[in-house]
Order: sequence, then C-alpha cells, then structure tokens
Amino acid sequence: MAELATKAHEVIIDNSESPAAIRFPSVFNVAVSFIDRHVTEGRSDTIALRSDREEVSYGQLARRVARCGNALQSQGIGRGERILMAVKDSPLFFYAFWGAIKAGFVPVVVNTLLKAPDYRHLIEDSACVGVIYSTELAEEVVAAANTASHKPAHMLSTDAIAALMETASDSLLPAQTRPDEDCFWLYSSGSTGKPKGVVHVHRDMVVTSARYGVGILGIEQSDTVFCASKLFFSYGFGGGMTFPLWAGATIALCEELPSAEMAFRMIEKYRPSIYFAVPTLYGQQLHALESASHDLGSIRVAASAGEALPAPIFQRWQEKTGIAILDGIGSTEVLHIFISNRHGDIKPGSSGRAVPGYEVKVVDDMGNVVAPGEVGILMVKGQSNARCYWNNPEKTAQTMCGEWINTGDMYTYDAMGYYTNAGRGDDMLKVGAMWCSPVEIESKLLEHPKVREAAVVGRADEDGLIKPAAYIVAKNAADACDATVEELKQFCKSNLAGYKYPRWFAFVEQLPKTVTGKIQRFKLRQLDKL
Ligand code: 3UK
Repeated sequence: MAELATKAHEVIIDNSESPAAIRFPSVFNVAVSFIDRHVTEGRSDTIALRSDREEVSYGQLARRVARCGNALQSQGIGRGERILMAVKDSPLFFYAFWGAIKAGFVPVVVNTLLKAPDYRHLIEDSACVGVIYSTELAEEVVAAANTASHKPAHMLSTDAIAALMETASDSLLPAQTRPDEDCFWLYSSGSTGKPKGVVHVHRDMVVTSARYGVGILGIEQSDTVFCASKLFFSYGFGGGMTFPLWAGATIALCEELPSAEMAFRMIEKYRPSIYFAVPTLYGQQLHALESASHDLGSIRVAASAGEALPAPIFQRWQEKTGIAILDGIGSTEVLHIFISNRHGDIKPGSSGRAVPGYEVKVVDDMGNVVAPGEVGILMVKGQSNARCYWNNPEKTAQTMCGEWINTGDMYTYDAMGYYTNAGRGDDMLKVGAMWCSPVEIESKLLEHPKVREAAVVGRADEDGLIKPAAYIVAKNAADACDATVEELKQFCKSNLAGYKYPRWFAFVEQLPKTVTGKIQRFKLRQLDKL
C-alpha cells in the first residue's frame, strides 16, 4: 500500500537530455519524494537527523511526519489552508513542515527572531488558519495572534503538537496534490513596506535539490550536511533540509544562531562532508582561526551565498583549510542558487556560471541583453521560480515578468559565461546575508534629536564585506563631533536589529538630492570610493 502510494508520486529525471529533464506525474505530493521514498527504497535505518538532543532515522522521520499530518488534520484544517510556522531548527520543524504538506496544507515558514508586531503582520497577511510556534516564542506569537485582525483558530505550541502526535496514527495517505499546486511559502523583505509572501509549488524543492544540490554540489546518501544558516532563510532551508533529504543523507541540526564558535563546535562534533555558510560567517571563522586551530578536515564541499563572497575571503579560506568555497547567488523567489561556481570551475570574486536547468541574462532598462562587460539587471528563468507574491499583484508584476524573474541585482558577464555582482539596482543592502533597508536606518537616525537629515549607503569593510555607512546633517554644527557619533551608534544598536547599525559616520552640510527631494544615494557611494 505504502509502496503503491509512493510509486504514484515518482519524479522522473531523464539524464538522456542535457540538462536532464525533470518530469512530474499529474498527481504529485512532494512529501512522498522527500520523506516516504526513503522507506520504500530501504533507507529506514539510515540516520536522517542528528542533534544534541536526539537522532532520528528515516523510518522514524516518515512515521512522525505522518503522525504530525494526522494531528493537524484532526484539528479540522482544510486542503490548501495556510499554517504559519515560527519553529526553531529542530526535528519538530521537519515533522510539522512535511506533515502539513503531506496532509495537503500549506506551511508558511517564518523567521523565529521577530517581535509581536511583525508576527501580527504575517498572521494577517497570510490569513493563516493556524500557527505552530516553538514554545519559547509563545510570548511574541500569542500576543500577535491576540491583536491580529483575524485570530487563527489553531494556536499550537511545539509542546502541544508533540502531545497530539503521541496518540496520532503513523500512517497517512498523501493528499492528492498537483506539481504546480501551492505547497509552502517563505517571506522576503524589501526596501519599504512589509515583507512579501513568496509562494512556491510542490515541484520547486525537487528542482532546486536536483539542479543545485545534486547537479552542482553532488550531495549523496553517504554525506553528512551541516548548514549554519537557519531553516527559515531559504538558503538554510535548501542546505539544511531539502538537499540532504532528497539525497537520503544525514543532517546535523542546531537550534543556536550562527556564530564562528557554533560552527566550529558543530563541524568538530558531527564531521560534516558538506558545509553551508554565508560570507560573513566564513570571515568570522577566519578571524577566529588566527588565534586557535580547529579541525575542519571532514569538509569536502563548502558553499557560500546570501551576499557576495569577497575574493580575499575565498583565498584565505583556501590557504587555511585547503578547501575552495563555492559561491553562488540564489534568492527566495527562485528558492535557491541559480548561478554558481563549482569544483574545477571557479572564478574567485564572481558568482560563477548558470546552474544547468536555469537560464540567466543581463538586460538594460528596455529589457535588451547587454554586451559582455556591461552592467545590467540580472534576470533568471527556471522551473523553481515562485508562482507569485501573495496578494500583491503590483510587486508580482514588477518582479515576475512572464517566465523570468527580475532579481533586482546589477551584474556583468564575460565571454566565458561567468557572472559578477555589481551591487543592487535598488538601494537595498545585504549585511551578513540579511536584508538591510537604508530607509529603515535613516528613519531611525531621524528620530534622534541631533539629526536633521540622514542617508545610509553600503561600504565594504577590510574583508570586502558590505556594511552600512551613514551621512548625517546635524541640527547644530557643534554636534558634528565624535561624541555624537558614539551616541548615534548606540542609539541605532539599541533600536534596530543587531546587524543594522552604521559602522561609519560622516557629517556633511547637505545631502545630494534630486529636484524632487529624493536622496541620491548613488552620489554618496561615488563619494565613498574617492
Ligand atoms: C543577494 C547575493 C551576491 C542578491 C538566497 C542562496 O540570499 C538569498 O535569498 P534572499 O531572498 O536574497 C536574494 C538576494 O541576495 N545575494 C544572494 N546570494 C548572493 N549577492 N552574491 C551572492 N552569492 O541581492 C539576491 O538577489 O534573502 C541565497 C540560496 C537561497 C536564497 N534565498
């Protein structure tokens, strides 16, 4: 029975075509491919998850996913309805996410570091019928639900889910979904306004796993994978969950936030063969390696994404560890990496070449492809492109242009097909791979009594990593001094997310502006380069 149910949902990867064709049956529930398939293929005893608390085999994983799906179904949730998930990286994240999908619900994975007003927006925007939250996050999440314009009917802490799972059945027939049916969402933030729900369908996780996970990184069943980025960030979602699950590999899981210390501890304890991190973390690890040694000998593949990997970090890491970091660019909208370096084919300082299966092009404002060496907007087309932004036709139309996605990134390419990042088309920054809006930092600075005007731009630090820099017009000329800089820095640190405070301040008499009064941040960036 289980075997028949699995067979019906089988993906066909046709390697006779180049790139390999990925074909889906008309009825397709992706939870079968990622979870149940391992049982029917004889991997029940292989370890799927390893964490400080427990080990979970593929057999146990399949049974618990079914239990969780049944537990959710017993709440009366309907096919296609959204369940918000603010769950820390833990085995229960896997049970809830895949259980929801198997039962035909749509999990909406969100950041676990948010405050009540943010969760409130996500609850209202997604119109979710339920919220699953790590018990430690109860205060923020429950406060959000209580003040939201609609209160989700099902508020389930991870403890409550675990209790429901105890009495639930461990067999569940997969909902008869289609490959192009909504499957899960992630949220992505922009320069202004609220985060947007990025809607992905059942097909998409298969495509990223086959194209990048297997095609570029070569992840296999024998690998142990550790990804320092969290599962709510789609880089971590792929690296720390979908790619290893697709391959039947072992995942090393950690609830802590990424830091050099956390990464070294995980690598030395679980000895991963595949490691995912963001450039800022590679930089922090290199600094730490100057004064202490760590055993990184298990790693055979080291991947980087989220922000550009500066060539000096690539080189220093290679000198220290003998491993070449593979930088690649991905996005929440494409779900994962679509241009990447690969072993034996690396151009340091570039994002690499198109991942087979994705088409990319660099265009001008009119949509015409630019010549090699010229800067233009990077567009990407592939089978994992998001269907839309939820309830946001305007943003959807701006970004999802027919089969192409406008990444908002400025790129050049060369005759060999290597693509190199040239900043953003908008003023957004990626700081430690996290979105950072200059407008948000400026608004905060303007709340300070000594600030008349403020403008924020990105500037490279000594490692080549981008951090915010602020230009300030002081209300009183006398305040343009070091003491004010310290005051403003502290003010930003205590009122903004930790990574957003400006690392440099400069006082100016006026800011460059357009005739309509808009700050010309590009002029400040040019000034910065002088
Ligand atoms: C920037 C990069 C230069 C770029 C992501 C891998 O970062 C991811 O997703 P987000 O939606 O942001 C996407 C934007 O981030 N970016 C990402 N990688 C690089 N810039 N070099 C890179 N290697 O502006 C892009 O448009 O948060 C990364 C996999 C999945 C992801 N979601």
